[in-house]
Amino acid sequence: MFTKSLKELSLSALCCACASVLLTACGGGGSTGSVDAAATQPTTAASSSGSTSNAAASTATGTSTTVNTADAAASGTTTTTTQAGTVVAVPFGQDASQYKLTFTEEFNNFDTSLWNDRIWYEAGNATKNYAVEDGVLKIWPQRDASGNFFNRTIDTDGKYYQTYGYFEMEAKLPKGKGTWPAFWLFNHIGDRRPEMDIMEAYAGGSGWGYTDGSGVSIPTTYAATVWKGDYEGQQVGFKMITEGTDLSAGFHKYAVKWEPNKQTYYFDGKEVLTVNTAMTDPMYLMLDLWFGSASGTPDNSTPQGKTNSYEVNYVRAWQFK
Ligand SMILES: [Ca+2]
Repeated sequence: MFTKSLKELSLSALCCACASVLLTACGGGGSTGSVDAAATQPTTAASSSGSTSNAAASTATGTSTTVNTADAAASGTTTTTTQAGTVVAVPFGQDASQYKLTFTEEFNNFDTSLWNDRIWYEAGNATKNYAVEDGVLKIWPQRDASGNFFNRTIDTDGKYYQTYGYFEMEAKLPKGKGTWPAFWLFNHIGDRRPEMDIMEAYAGGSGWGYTDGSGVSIPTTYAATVWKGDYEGQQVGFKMITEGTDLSAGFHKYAVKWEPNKQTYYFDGKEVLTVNTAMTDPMYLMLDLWFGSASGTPDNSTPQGKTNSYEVNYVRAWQFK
């Protein structure tokens, strides 16, 4: 509950920030940055490398971890091959020699030992609006048995935490009024709620996207936000990022480099925000598709179903050497 109110408070601050921004029309249909990996991933490689990635997650020993080759092909420069011939993920745009891979989830299966499908303070929803298939986690807008759109959270609360390092996700966003996809590092420690929002998008909000010819809200802007979390509303960083691209049209890389006194946020390897702050708690990973806030209330213009998914090709983390 506390987090909920914190989140709501975060959003009012966000909306204030939003209002102060000149609402430029973003245009749409920009080029897509990377290949749709989902289309190219062989399902056969999936099951075998899935367990390998999970092993890497539970042992933070930095043992080389196999990445499925389709991911490597789709991502291009995000992998390297060791002398032993193992393909290892490297942080996009960074000096790979400075990092040790600690976590990789390629989404070749849904590993319940690593991921929860609801946030701790919610009961969850019986309507299943997520799946792992074609090497991708998909979470989609879907009305439940009561006819309501509902939040879905996939997180590693209680299962995987990391302090500092580099965290990267490759994802394609859903479209539609009310959609609010996000990638956070988060924790709830007593009353404290440290939170690093690497990506949050609000397709239906003014200044966050545009409405296409069919009346569907298209996301062209997202935000990175940092909440130190010692008390409610303790925001220490925020930026709306617009690259002139339809973020629902292709996969992009959203990342943060988290150092002891500094955080640097990246979009497709390009630095978009630096926050000089110290955050020292271990954080868990959170991928979610919520509804409302700056994105408005979802309605009949919001496309439902799997074909309008928040698609996550991978989530990876590294520690500094
Ligand atoms: Ca994948």
